[in-house]
Amino acid sequence: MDDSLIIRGAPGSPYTRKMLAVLRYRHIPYRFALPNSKLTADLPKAKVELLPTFWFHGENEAVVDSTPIIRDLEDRYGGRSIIPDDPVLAFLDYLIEDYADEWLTKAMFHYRWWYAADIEQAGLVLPRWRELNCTDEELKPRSKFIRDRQISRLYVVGSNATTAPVIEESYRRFLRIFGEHMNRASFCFGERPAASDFGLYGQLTQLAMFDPTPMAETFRVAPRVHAWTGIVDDLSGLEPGEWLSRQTAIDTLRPLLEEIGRVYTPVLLANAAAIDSGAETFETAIAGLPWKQQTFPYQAKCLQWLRQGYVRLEGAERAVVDAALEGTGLSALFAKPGR
Ligand SMILES: N[C@@H](CCC(=O)N[C@@H](CS)C(=O)NCC(=O)O)C(=O)O
Repeated sequence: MDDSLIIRGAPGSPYTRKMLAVLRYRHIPYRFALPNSKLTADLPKAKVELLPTFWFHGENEAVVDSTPIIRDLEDRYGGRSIIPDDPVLAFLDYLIEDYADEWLTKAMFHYRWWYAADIEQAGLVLPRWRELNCTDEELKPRSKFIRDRQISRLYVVGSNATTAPVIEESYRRFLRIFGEHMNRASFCFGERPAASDFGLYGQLTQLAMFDPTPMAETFRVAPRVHAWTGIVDDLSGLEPGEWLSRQTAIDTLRPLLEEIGRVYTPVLLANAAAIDSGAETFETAIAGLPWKQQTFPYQAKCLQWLRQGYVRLEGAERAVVDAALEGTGLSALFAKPGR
């Protein structure tokens, strides 16, 4: 009997791609099921039905949410770990993974459902990833359904006429910074991939490899990021090298941490404050430009989890993290109230 885990997802889902790449790199056996696959038809459903969904052999439960699943996989399967040994670097890795999953995904969703060429292409291909054999006639209403539904959800990630320039500028800055990073290391934390790399990769499978507008930007600004994404897809043959030393990682990642502090901090803080006060929308400024969006309860949880990770650090490690974050705009996420 096949006791490999089952993962259900689709090629157009960045979090599915993230997790498939993790499984391949970590040599974890899996069976992959598309959303309409018979393999998962009779399995229990998750409370919130998201892609990807996981079922572990012999456990009668569906699990979602890639970030905790990555940590669970570390406990279940030994070797080829993607969490740096040094708690300081593991914390920074978590922070970058969260930025990829929660901020970079704004760019992914925005470009796909904002520009005509991207909407057109996604409408033609995404339904086929669920039902490859449907005829062109059958496809038409499905394309319309998915386009209408996703465009109507742009507000969820905060994509609108006010925020579009902020999102696009931030994607270009990310491309420059990450392309530059590769002059010093192949992955975020050295010559072996970490959870953050897979988070970035997941979003880039769409931004740098599928949707025409951000893909053209990627080729224009940092073709190396396109090349990197192609490589991270299947790292099953990579012999893991060394993690960067603590100080080298901190110095090397400085521009990326500054970018995360620039864009993600104001949104996380303003979102949490709005949720605390019961407001439905919030406004802030990012790099001098206005930002306005609907509150996003899940991202208030992300902030709580980041803070829990910070509080769990030992005193001496926390001091190193404090010094690393000083002046990046990220310290404000962890400042004690009233400071
Ligand atoms: N935090 C989750 C996010 C997963 C997620 O949002 N998946 C999207 C597809 S990429 C989804 O299933 N959205 C609901 C839908 O499209 O109906 C994770 O890391 O796995």
